[in-house]
Amino acid sequence: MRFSPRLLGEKAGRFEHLKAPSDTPAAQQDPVVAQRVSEMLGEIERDGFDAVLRYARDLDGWDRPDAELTPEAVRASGDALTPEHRAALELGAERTRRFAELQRAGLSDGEVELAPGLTTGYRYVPVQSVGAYLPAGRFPLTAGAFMTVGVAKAAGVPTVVACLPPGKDGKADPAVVYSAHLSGVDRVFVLGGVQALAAMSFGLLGEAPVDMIVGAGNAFVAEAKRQLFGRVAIDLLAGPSEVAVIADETADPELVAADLLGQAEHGVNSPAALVTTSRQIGEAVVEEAEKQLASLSTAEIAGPAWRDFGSVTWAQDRETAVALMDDLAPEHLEIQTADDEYYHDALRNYGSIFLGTWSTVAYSDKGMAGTNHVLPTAGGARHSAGLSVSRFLKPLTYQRVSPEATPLLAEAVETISDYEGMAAHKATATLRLERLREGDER
Ligand code: HSO
Ligand code: ZN
Repeated sequence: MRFSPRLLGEKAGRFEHLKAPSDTPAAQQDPVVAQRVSEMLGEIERDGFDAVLRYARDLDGWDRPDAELTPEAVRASGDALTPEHRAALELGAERTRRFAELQRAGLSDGEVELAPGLTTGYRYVPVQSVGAYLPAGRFPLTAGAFMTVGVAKAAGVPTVVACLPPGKDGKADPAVVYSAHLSGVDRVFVLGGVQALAAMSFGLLGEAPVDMIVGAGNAFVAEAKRQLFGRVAIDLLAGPSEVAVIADETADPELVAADLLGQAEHGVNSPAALVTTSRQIGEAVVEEAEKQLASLSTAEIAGPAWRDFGSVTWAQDRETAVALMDDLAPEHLEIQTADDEYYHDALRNYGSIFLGTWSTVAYSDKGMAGTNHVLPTAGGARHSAGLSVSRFLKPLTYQRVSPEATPLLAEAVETISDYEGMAAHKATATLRLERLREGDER
């Protein structure tokens, strides 16, 4: 997350970096990854499920002829977990579902009579099938299932299948499978990466091709989604997870530093940014982050992430802090100030906002806050929101026209079609006017 040159010019003198990110910006799209993914998709499309299994064997060591977990295995997945873990996951599935249901209830069908006899409206219809990719690499992000499978189900999607890669032991992660089960998944396959997305999108799993693929993954997964987009819908293209904090002099530097490192842990290129109206807090956070890194078990990831992509910026006043943060448009944004509501009202660009000292990103990450953690990264929050039921619902429009309304539409369409030279379009209107004159009242 870097400030745009335009903003830097506009706000010159009103802010100062107390800790700047390193000069090397994170690598953009890798052409080698794009080339490899394109070859894999081509081969799988040509050779079908044989190619899927070939990749599963070569890349993940999968040695079975089938990849589907039986419904009994899916149901029993929770048995391998402790009761506390099961209870925590059940809570996450339930909260995520309730929040999604609130959003579903806010989307109602609409109808209006725009002119006498011309009725138009829209109905929300769910996409018919979704394929969810549930990453289970170094970190098995169990709550991903709530956010994708659970929210698709809350939107009313009839068929939701999920794929997760096998772990090092060759087995599916039981917590991820149990989370998918709690979220109402229909079928679960132990398949990883590009081959999983291809299998779902090309209809190689004994189901018709899915309409939409969702879920996070590594660079190969993101690239496969990019290349499959159009043929299927996608949720969004997620880059490295990000966190940003706005803090004033009332913030607790230990909590702020912990929350910055909390997302830096995702990967060595995960950015974390603090904008503060207090120099003292900014300096304390820089010091505190190093202190915490010294004993963090994942410091080999969070350390380079923080040192290369972390930033601390002092802003002269809260208006400047808002402008700087809207420019970054972070995935997650925490507000730790004496005036959280000012910031909540003023800010426009973020994936999800965490208001007050007591709310922290991990609560949403793990499904405990109920909000979706599939959110736009890399400035995408300037134009898009994160995943929600609305992404799975198509507001399909309709129109009904009565004989009386016909002149109101047909005559104008004749005029416009004449101008555009579209004779066949004009004829569809003219014929109806003629029928009306002939007294056809069907
Ligand atoms: N921060 C990630 C989600 C996550 N983190 C799950 C930990 N578990 C993307 O929002
Ligand atoms: Zn996270």
